[in-house]
Amino acid sequence: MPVTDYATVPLADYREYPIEEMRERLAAFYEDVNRRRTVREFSDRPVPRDIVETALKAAGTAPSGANLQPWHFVVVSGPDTKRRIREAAELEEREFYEHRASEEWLEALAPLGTDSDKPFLETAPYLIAVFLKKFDELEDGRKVKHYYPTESTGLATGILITALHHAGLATLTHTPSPMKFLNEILGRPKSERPFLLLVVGYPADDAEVPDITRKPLEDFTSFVAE
Ligand code: IYR
Repeated sequence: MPVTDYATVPLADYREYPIEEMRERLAAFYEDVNRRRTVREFSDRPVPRDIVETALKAAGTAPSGANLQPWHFVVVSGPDTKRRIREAAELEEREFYEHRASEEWLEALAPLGTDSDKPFLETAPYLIAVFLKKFDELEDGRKVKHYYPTESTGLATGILITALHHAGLATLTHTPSPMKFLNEILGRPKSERPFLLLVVGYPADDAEVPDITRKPLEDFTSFVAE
C-alpha cells in the first residue's frame, strides 16, 4: 500500500461518558477481565466459527505501526493439523524441559505445573496460530516494510484474548520454542514469524488453575504528577 495523503473524516464514533458512568463502566470491565485465567485443561465442546471470527475482527482493530496491521491469524480446527502441531510442539517442549531450559527458568515455571505434554493442542476446538509479518509482499513482488510488528501483533493478540474471554471462552497462550514448525505445517511464508499459539475453547468441567495472585497496582505503576 503506497503511502498517500489520507482524507480525514470527523471522529463520529467517539463517545464521552459522564465521569461517574466512566467509573462504573471501568469497574465492570475490570471485574470482568480480572476473572480471566489461563486454562490448561480444555473441553472438546465445539464453538461456532462465527464466534472466533468476531473475536478476530476485534483483534484486527488493534493499533499498529503506520496502520500496516502486520499480523496473520491461522484458525486451526482440523484434527489432523491439530495432531501434527501437537506432535511438533511436544518434540520441542521435551527438548526444552529436558535440556534447553535453565534451572532458573524451570524454577519459575514450577508453580504453574507445566510439562512437555500438550494434550490441549488436540482437545480444544481451536488453535489460533498468530504470525507476525515482517513485511508485506505486493503482487508485483515489491516489499512493504512493517514498523513495530512485535508491539502491534502483541496488541492485537491482547485484544483477541480479551474478546474471547468476554465471550465466555477460555484461552491458553502457548509458546513452544522454537515454533518455526508452524510455518511448515500451516504453509505460511518465510516473511511471517510465528508469534504464539492461542488455544481456545471451553474449559474442561474439572479444570483447575494454579493458586496464584496478581501484583497490586502500586507494585507495577508509578504516577508522576509534577
Ligand atoms: N513453552 C513451555 C514453557 C513455558 C514457558 C513459559 I515463560 C510459561 O509461562 C509457561 C510455559 C510450555 O509451554 O510448557
